[in-house]
Amino acid sequence: AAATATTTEEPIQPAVEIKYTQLLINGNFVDAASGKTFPTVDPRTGEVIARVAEGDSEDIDRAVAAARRAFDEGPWPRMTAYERCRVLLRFADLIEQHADEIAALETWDNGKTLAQSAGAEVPMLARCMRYYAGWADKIHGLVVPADGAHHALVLHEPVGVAGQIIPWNFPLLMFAWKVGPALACGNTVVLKTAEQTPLSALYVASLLHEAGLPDGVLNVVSGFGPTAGAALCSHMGVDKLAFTGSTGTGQIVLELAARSNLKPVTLELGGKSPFIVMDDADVDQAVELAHHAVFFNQGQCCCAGSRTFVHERVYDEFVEKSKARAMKRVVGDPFRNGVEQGPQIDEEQFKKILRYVQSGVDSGATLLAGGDRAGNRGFYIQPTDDMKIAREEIFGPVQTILKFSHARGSGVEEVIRRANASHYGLAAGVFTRSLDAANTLSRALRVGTVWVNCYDVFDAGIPFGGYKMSGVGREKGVYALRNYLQTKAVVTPIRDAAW
Ligand code: TXE
Repeated sequence: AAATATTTEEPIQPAVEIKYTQLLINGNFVDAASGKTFPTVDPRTGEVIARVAEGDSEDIDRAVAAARRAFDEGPWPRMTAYERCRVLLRFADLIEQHADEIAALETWDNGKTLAQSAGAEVPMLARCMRYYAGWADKIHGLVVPADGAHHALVLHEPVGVAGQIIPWNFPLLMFAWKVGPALACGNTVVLKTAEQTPLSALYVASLLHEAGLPDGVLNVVSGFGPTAGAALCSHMGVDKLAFTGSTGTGQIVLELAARSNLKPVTLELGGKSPFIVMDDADVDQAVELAHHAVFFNQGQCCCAGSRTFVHERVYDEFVEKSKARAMKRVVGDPFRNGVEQGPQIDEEQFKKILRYVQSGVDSGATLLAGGDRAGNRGFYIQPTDDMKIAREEIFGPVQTILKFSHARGSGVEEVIRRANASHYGLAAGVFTRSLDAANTLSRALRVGTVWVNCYDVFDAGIPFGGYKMSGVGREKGVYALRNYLQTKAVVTPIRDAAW
């Protein structure tokens, strides 16, 4: 038996009522044009939490029209930047005032632990909003010393209507990373949430209106990818797209954008991130951090450190201790204190993960711990430790431990080559006491983030995004502003040549 499974106990009733299940268009909660709804499911039990309005292309049309009006005629891009700043600051305050309900809603719909929702994600949502509120009145252009008697200005203007599509693994953070910079720069937004987790975005969007956001500036459409999502990507009234999700869907999004109006696209996609443990590492600390790097959020992180590379000199000890750690992991009702791992998001992901584990075993990997469902209902999986299945994104609590050796002297060539041998390039972890090894690996790894002796540090100011097939562009920090700004050159002659 692996892990302490408390999954057979009665699920705890979340302390929040479901207030918003309709689409948010032009400042009003409305039904879908078709009148259709779809169920959003409690991953602890598979039972329906609520039925939610199912947006489709007609609703996307309505939402884009509202966002267009709010951009072309409305007050938002014309307000002073300071007024936009203050709306976002008030929003952050409201998030904190309603933190308990928001956290409960997130855990209920997603299955992540309440400790994580309340302790990290709601505070990070507020923090990210304040970070971008701070930028709103500090975005300015420049003056170019152009040749000849010309006065040349560069203005940074909002792009217009931003279409944003987010996944289910971090519904609130994805809302923050997308909506924060878009609004700070003066854009209007149509947000398509993931069909698995529509609830928290509707709730916080209502708070954003309470904070003074004008109608039509943020529209939220719940619904499915091939219908509502694709309609948003193809829409001629959308000026920019931002997408987070799987690499395959990212390719579709880019194609739809290209075939419609060539709207620019930023993509934050999958990963297969290496976590490298050098032979000088404190093994106990390395085991704990590597465990966190892959098992955090039920393993459902784009940047999960899912290829654990361990130096041969410490490999056996590392494997033994990782197995023990995985077996100690507390799986259970995410509302319960002390639980480290809740259920996977849905039945599809649940089955996909177990299929990957089986394929690992079939191709010769040693299954050290877990590998099966936990409990007898809901989408709980035992923390699983094995080797192989090291290429594709599993997106589950499955750790793959690979051995590497120093081919020559103290060189790190082998692990660099193997770590980089991936179509992905989102993140990497390096665990070592050697400054030289840390420096060499940080430079050599072809990834968007290198965490040295830490993992999953997500400060609002630190850019995040991928090399290679992990994405296009960066979110967070000053870099995200570039995604939501147009650059305009204004050139005027200077008549009096003396000046
Ligand atoms: O992803 P999708 P899914 C990876 C992870 C996971 C796999 C599948 O490996 O197992 O993807 O998850 C919308 N046009 N990641 O199926 O399809 C969809 O409605 C426009 C990594 O959930 O990429 C949702 O809002 N939009 C990832 C969003 O895309 C479409 C996080 C993401 O769904 C669409 C999630 C279409 N044709 C999954 N089809 C990360 N980078 O963190 C779907 N969507």
